[in-house]
Amino acid sequence: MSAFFPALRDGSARPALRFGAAPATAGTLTYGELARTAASLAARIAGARRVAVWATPTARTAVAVVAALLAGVPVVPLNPRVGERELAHILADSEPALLLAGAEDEPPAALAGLPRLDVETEGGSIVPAPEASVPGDGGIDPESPALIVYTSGTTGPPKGVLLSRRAVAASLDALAGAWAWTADDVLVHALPLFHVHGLVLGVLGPLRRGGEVRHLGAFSVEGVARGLEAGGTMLFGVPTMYHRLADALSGDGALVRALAGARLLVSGSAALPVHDHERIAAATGRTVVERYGMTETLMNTSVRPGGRPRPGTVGTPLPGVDLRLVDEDGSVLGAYDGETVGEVQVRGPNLFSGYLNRPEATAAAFDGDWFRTGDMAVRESDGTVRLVGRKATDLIKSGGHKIGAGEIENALLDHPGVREAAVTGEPDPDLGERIVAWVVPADAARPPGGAELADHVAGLLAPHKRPRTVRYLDALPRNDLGKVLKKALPPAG
Ligand code: MLC
Ligand code: AMP
Repeated sequence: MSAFFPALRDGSARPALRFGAAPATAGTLTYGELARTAASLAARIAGARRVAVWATPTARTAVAVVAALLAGVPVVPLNPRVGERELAHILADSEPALLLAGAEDEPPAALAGLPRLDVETEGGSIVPAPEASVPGDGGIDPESPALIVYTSGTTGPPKGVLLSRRAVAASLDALAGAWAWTADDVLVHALPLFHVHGLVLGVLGPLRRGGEVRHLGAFSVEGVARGLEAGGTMLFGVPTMYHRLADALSGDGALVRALAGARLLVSGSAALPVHDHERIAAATGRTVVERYGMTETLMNTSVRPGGRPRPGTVGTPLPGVDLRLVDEDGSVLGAYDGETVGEVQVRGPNLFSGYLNRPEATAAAFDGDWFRTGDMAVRESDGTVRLVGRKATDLIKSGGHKIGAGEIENALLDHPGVREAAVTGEPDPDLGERIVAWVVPADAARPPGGAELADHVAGLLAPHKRPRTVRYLDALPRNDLGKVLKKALPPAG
């Protein structure tokens, strides 16, 4: 395999990374500076079995991940807001040898036992290494893991998804072909850097092309407008972000001009409602391009630029990706009629290599070399894929984060004020789905408050996994075997 980041080799003065809301900020590095800094860190971590990266939305995270890729050391990105139980699970499961963080970061006590290497910073700015040559990474086995990204399932704690260098490179190169993505592109985004959307597409993508990443630090409508107006050519976001942009469009001329001026507006990680598509198209004349992916598969399909958006339509398979629909009994469906629903299965060089330490889960996820996505879809006569739902009702997509109902139920049951708990997702105009907790209190006279339960879940798991609504019941509806009947929960309102 040739170099993962060809642009690092020429060490040019072209900008590579800009982090933060202000135009000239602490987190700006040219390709030359990134090359020296990452090469010097790569030399220090070479030979480590795995490194954990405290994945703050800063240039430090990008430098740490690039260094690990140059050294051939797999990275476990950690959500800097991770709760104690989730962190303990990830550390025990992935056994990193080292923690890479910024000198200013204060990771929780659970990480104190891990040797720590700081990405050199001064007052928040990265100090570029004076000299270091980029190691040749062409000889590193393309099948070796580049990243181990934790993702929720319907039950149990999150699983570590092993993403090889081959899978990451193949998916990024397929997107480059579909979107005509080049070194001239400046990508603006504000995605978290512990999921594949923000880290793989949003950081490794531009760096592999030799273009620029402009990360806003945190999402804001004004930040997106500023980032695009200052030369951004592409915007990546989850539907919640596009919903908030659509809400702000009327009366915000600067935002309209900024979105209209971008070459490509891309949405993914969850469905973008047609209403938001329409509001953005009406105000800016631009259509948002949807692409469909998954942590395990990276990117599978995309609408091609200029394609007409239809709700749930995620375009056609990317180059190299085979996609089929399969019915309940495992038969492959040949229909392109916009009606016949089947589970999406995919195969191709973009697929993950398995779940860390979970051979049974890995085996169950595949049918031969086809990966079962759990997403349900139909195919239109022109080959476009329209997602219509998910097989598992116990998976919730909120703000673009995938969250398993089971992990939240277990966390709720650990609260002394909770006797029984069930978790569901309900439609939410901003988040797509909102996490709803149904709770039978231990003491009906003194039920724990909603904010208290939200804090409890945020502290154990992560803030984005907290219930946004708590409803109290005297008992959960159950069948004769004692299984909770979520469909029998009272309707909202
Ligand atoms: C709130 N906060 C709490 C809290 N309540 N912290 C601790 N305890 C509590 N009880 C804090 C949060 O940490 C955060 O801090 C702030 O309050 C708001 O948090 P939030 O409610 O989660 O933010 P929200 O408004 O919901 O954020 C919307 C969002 C975010 C869109 C910005 O959900 C987001 O970044 N989503 C992206 C998800 C993503 O990248 N998915 C890709 C998965 S990969 P602060 O300081 O931040 O304000 C994938 C594959 C593919 O799906 O196809 O891409
Ligand atoms: P994750 O496991 O967090 O990587 O989330 C992957 C899931 O996000 C997929 O299985 C889909 O259900 C969903 N998803 C990703 N992109 C889209 C999209 N464009 N439209 C609808 N759902 C999407």
